Parts: sequence; structure tokens; C-alpha cells
Amino acid sequence: MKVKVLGVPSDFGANRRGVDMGPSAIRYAGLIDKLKELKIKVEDISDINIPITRSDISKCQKLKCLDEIVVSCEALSNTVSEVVSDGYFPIVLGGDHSIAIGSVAGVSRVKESIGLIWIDAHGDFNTQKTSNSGNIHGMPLSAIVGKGVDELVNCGGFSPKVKEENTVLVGVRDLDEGEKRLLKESKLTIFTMDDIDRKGMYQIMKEAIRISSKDVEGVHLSFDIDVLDPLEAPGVGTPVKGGISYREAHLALEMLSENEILTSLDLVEVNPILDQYNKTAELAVELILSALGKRIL
Ligand code: 4U7
Ligand code: MN
Ligand code: MN
Ligand code: MN
Repeated sequence: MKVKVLGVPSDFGANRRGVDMGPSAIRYAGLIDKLKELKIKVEDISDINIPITRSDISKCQKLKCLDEIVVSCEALSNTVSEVVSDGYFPIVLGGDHSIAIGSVAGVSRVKESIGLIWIDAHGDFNTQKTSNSGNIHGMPLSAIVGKGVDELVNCGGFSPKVKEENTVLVGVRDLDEGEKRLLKESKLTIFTMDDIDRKGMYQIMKEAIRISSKDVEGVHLSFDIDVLDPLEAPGVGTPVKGGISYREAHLALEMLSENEILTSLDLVEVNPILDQYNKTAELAVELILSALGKRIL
């Protein structure tokens, strides 16, 4: 496997600043060298060029920093498309979760069809109509399947990026009311924390793998580190108690690599300002390694 790592230093979609430093923190935690130790061919192609200054959010309360996010996602989508066309596996480091619109657009433009596994404490299925916060990191999944404002839905020039039937959400435990309604009306498969409690992560991931990979060319993993319990991952902007454990997270990712379904991934929402001595970034590195094939023995 040949890998290209790229960072997207965006915090435009988030409510709290600092997640733009996620790519630096994850690199500092040793991602590139550790991938090399796994005998993976890896190249760090640095960060995407995106706007630095943030527009006045009082002007667009419903879709905060929409323009900056659209510009960032278009740039990301173009780079990811190139990386995938050249036969590389892209690892995209966030950044807030709005960037997934760009990474999924980039992969889906090149591949005939893809599945999507979205591992997150949140649904990220709001639209401008259901969101209470106006923060776009709560909206990328709906945009990817074709719901929401045109500017986000049409990123990369086409929609939807992924079929709802091939989209699986894992680990959710915090949904807004309108978002719940949209999810129930959708054809997504949703595994909540309650499902994980009852069936166990092993069974849930078996189903997630089967559903996401049915009749597609590859599967994209979008991993929001806030799916872990805040005790494991304190460096996140929107912590929710009752998250998955350290071992459950590794199990999920080990199963993805074992089944060889992944063709791209993003790891998002690491906020170094809220972290404890880079603990969350170090966790992010470990988890990426599990997804790329690292085993205990
Ligand atoms: B993340 C939220 F209101 N639902 O829309 C919202 F609870 O990418 C949170 O998963 C969104 O971290 C969290 O603002 C977005 C909120
Ligand atoms: Mn496609
Ligand atoms: Mn989240
Ligand atoms: Mn998210």
C-alpha cells in the first residue's frame, strides 16, 4: 500500500478554536515515522492551502464561515482526487469535520462508487434548517448524501457523494431533535452507543463492514476522535460522555484493515489547545496505525 498524508488546518466549522492545529499535533506525535515502521510507503504532502482569517460569524449565524469552508473543501477535493488517481491511499488529518465534505468528494469523483463509515459521537446530519448552532461541522454527513445548502451539497461539482444505503454511522450518542428526524427518514444505517452496549463492537463492525462495502469500489472512513470517551480523548471541542473505549476503537479499526475495504480515511477534531500533553493526538496516531494494519502480534 502507498499512502499520502495531508493536513487540513481548518477550524471554520467548529464552535471552539484550535482544531486547526490538529494536523501539526498528529504529525508531532510521530505519524509519519510510525507508518514507515509498519513498512508502509508514505509521503507527507503537507497541508492544503486554505483561508486563514475567519469572516465575521455574526453575519451568517445559520452557516458559520460557509465561504471559507466551501473554498477549503474544493481545494481538498482536488488534491484528494489527484492522490487517489495516482493510486495512493489518502490519510486526511483535520481540522474540523466539515473537511470530510472535501475528502469524500475527492475520492468519490475518482471512484465509481464508495461506501462510507462515519464513526462519531454526533450524527453530523444537521442542515441549515435543523442546526441550532450554525456550525458546519455538525452538517457534513447530510451534505455528503445530498441534503442541505447547494454550496455544500455540490462540492466537487456532483451529488450525492455516497449512497445512503452504503453509509453507516457508528458510536452516536448526541443528536439534535431535527437531526434525529432527518436520520430516521434516511436510509442510513445507524449504530448508536446503545447498540454497541447490547451487541458489542465486534458484531456492530461486522455489520458496518458488510453494509458499507456492498457493491462499491472502496470504503472511506471518517473518524471523529470525539467518538471515544472524553477520558481517553480529552482534546476535542464537543466532548460527550459515555463514549467508546480505547480497546473498542482499536478493534473497530483493526477489523477495517483486516477486511481490506478501506481506500481512504480522515481523522478529525483533534484540538491540541484542549488536550492534555498531546494525549489525543497520540491516540489519533495509534488509531490510524490500527486502521493501516498494525497488530499486537
Ligand atoms: B462534530 C451539534 F449542537 N450537533 O450541530 C451541532 F450538539 O463534527 C454538534 O461531530 C456537532 O464534532 C458536532 O452543533 C460536530 C451540537
Ligand atoms: Mn463516484
Ligand atoms: Mn463529533
Ligand atoms: Mn463529527
